[in-house]
Amino acid sequence: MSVVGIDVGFQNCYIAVARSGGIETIANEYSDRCTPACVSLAPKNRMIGNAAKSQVISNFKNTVHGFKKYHGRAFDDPFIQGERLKLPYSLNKLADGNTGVKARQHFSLPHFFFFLKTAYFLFLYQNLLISFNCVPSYFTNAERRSVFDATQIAGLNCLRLINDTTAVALAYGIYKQDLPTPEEKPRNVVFVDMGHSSFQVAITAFNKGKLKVLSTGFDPNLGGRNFDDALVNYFCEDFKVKYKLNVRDNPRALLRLHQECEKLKKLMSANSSDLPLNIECFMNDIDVSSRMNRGQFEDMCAQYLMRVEMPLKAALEQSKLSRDDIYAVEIVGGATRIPAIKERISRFFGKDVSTTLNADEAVARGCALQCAILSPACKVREFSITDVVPFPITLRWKSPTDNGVGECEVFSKNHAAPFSKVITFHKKEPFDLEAFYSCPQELPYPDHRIGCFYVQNVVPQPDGDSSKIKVKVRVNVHGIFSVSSASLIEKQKGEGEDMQIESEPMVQNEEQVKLTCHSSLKCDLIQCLQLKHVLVNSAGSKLKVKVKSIDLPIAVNNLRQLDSDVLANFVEYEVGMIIQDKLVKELNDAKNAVEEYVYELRDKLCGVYEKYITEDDSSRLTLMLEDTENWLYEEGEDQPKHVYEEKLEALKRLGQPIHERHREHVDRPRAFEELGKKL
Ligand code: ATP
Ligand code: K
Ligand code: MG
Repeated sequence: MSVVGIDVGFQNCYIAVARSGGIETIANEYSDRCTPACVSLAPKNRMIGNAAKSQVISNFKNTVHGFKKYHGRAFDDPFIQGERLKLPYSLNKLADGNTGVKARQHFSLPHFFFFLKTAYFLFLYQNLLISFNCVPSYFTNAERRSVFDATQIAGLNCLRLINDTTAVALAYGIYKQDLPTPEEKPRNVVFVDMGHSSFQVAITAFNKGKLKVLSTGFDPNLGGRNFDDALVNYFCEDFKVKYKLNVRDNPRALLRLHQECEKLKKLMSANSSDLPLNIECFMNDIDVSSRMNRGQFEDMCAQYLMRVEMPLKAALEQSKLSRDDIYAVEIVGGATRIPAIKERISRFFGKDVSTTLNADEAVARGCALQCAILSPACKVREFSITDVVPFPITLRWKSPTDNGVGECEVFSKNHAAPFSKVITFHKKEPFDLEAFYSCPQELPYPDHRIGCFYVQNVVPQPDGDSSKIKVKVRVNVHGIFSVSSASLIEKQKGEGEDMQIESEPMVQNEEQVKLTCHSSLKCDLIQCLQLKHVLVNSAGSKLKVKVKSIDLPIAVNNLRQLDSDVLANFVEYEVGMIIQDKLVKELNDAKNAVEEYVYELRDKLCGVYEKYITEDDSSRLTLMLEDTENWLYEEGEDQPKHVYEEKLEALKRLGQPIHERHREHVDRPRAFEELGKKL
């Protein structure tokens, strides 16, 4: 069983595995630790990662990337509509309103994520059981649910979604030997991550064995790709003037320009002098060339550089710390390599930024560490993590008083998470609880609703009074909010007015909201509210009163949540595709085996086998190998697997005797020699 952390970035994916010796970032089949977040659809199978990326230009209509941002978003979402205009492949609206990709077949959203599984685990980690997946800290409920669903579809046993910056913080803190003791003032470290598509910051407090996130800040649409776009825009204009080319009308040329601009951007990070951009045969057989330097680039990107400060400022304000309280500012993510970005971050905090961590792998490594901490199979130092609720959450319900609606903010901004709370209502009939994000204007998502929770089977007490209903709300370990359980507290006959004792004064309302911090972290791990009989201690007298609690069913309607049968269909569909991918791979392997054998045997016939075959036989065999090679490119191009296997067998029947003769000749003297030694 493998314990892994998975970071699916907008552009790059990393997978780290917890092993007895520590955390290791694993390489893919191309010996590359970075796998492009890219999937290309061939007529019969999928290509993933590096293989797919090589198709970005040649097969642009069927090569899908950037899917991280589609999680939990409807096709009509303004963000999706904005992206759509820039994409070389098509998006479409699925029957349930979700975003689908129209490439060869119709795909719906959650499909994208699981491709990763095929990329790595089909070949490497088939017994993968535990995974942790990173999500941006600003992901809302719908987005987190979508990521989680995708892991289900992929067949990953996802134990936790962890925020990117929290994973980075863990990767930083767990190896630090000199953290302050729990009684001392914590060490405050800022973590900044700018990737290809987004910008995140977290301000944290460390004590020995303990990490607490104090606040987060973000610009979900600021990342390396904005800087690429700026360069692309510039050169499109430049080539229009210089060469009369309309690059935007040619998707292939535009994609090529994108790739070249990204390379140029990276070069400019290391080099401040004038750099060339040359592309041969760019469009209409024209070679293009131009130049750019870092100063020009920074001027061009002023509008993006300006946006760096805002999230930093917001996070610092919310953390209630001053700049002097900050011990270090750690940066990760590819785009923080841009000198102007580093400089802005450094200038804001008034200190040099540090690069203690591996900028590309830290997220995945921290994620795997979290997994290792929880796994009994791994011996890792205990480290407690408290994250934050990024956006405040409110519950709303119908009420006969209060102008018809009751409302209560159940989680404030930066409230500790995971966390559970119990709210008490006094009701005579079933009721709805609507959950939503309290501040739509600060939400990077077009819909501020979270979901609707319908508490069923509520009845009045036998004496006609309202029943006391305890509702548990929580933000779970994945950062997902839900109304997780409800129970009706039944007065036992003859035990009268015992409920006042539980605390707070009773208000003469049909419902009285009482928030009790039930417990932190651990509450999520323990099955809560299973107790059927609760002993309540009377406040005035020492009298013990028995009450009975009955669990109530809750009907849930989450925003953009997939129906369970839709999810089951996706799982089945994915399994079908994995089998198909596997069959195609086996077929290709069988075909390649024939080709390899042809080359190998031909080489050896003119080499080591030369002395073990007659000249006639050798030329006959050589001819046959040539025929086979031609066959592979003609009618042998597309045959069932068994045909290749039989072909290989037939060749081996001829090759094997020569091989045997050669081996005997080599082995026999050696055997005699060994025998001689022994005698
Ligand atoms: P996200 O976190 O937004 O989902 P991601 O995790 O895929 O995206 P990263 O791998 O952290 O992103 O970073 C990729 C970005 O970093 C790309 O825009 C890439 O061009 C940029 N980048 C990488 N190296 C450099 C460099 N030396 N100079 C400038 N930019 C760089
Ligand atoms: K990444
Ligand atoms: Mg990233």
